[in-house]
Amino acid sequence: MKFLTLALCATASAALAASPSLVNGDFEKELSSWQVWGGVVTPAAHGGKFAVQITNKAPTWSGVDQVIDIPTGTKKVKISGWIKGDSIKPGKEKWELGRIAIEFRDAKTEMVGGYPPVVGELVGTKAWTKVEHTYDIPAGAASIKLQCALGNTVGTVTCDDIALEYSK
Ligand SMILES: [Ca+2]
Repeated sequence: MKFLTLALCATASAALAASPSLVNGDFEKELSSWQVWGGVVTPAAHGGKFAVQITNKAPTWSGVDQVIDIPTGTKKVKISGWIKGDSIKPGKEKWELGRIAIEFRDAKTEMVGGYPPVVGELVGTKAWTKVEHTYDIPAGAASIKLQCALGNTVGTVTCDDIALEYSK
């Protein structure tokens, strides 16, 4: 039943999505299906009409995220997306910048496998840049929490066309 629901959602959402399990990765339905903790829709998109934009005037963690169930038997996942920066200052820690990142979580929503490498990150002012990373799914992982965020620093990051593709 779960898989049927996911498949129906994907059919209804977007033909552009590379995977049936990430919904509205291109932000063409604005912030629908994303949990928002600091981000707005912008027409300054990479593709289509909309993207998500996150601006901090003082250092804090701001962004959007989405939790995606991992189909049973999946071994790898490729996450890709487009990211753009405007006046992003490097934070105190090396992970404090503009980023598309993921965590793996178990059935109890605890993180498993430690912090994986980011999908992509940037500082300063940069034009739209494609980022991509393929992950081995750690043992016990049941879901992926995927975020576009501005990590405890100032500036503006914009994300668009985020896609997720599983392989066995
Ligand atoms: Ca878009």
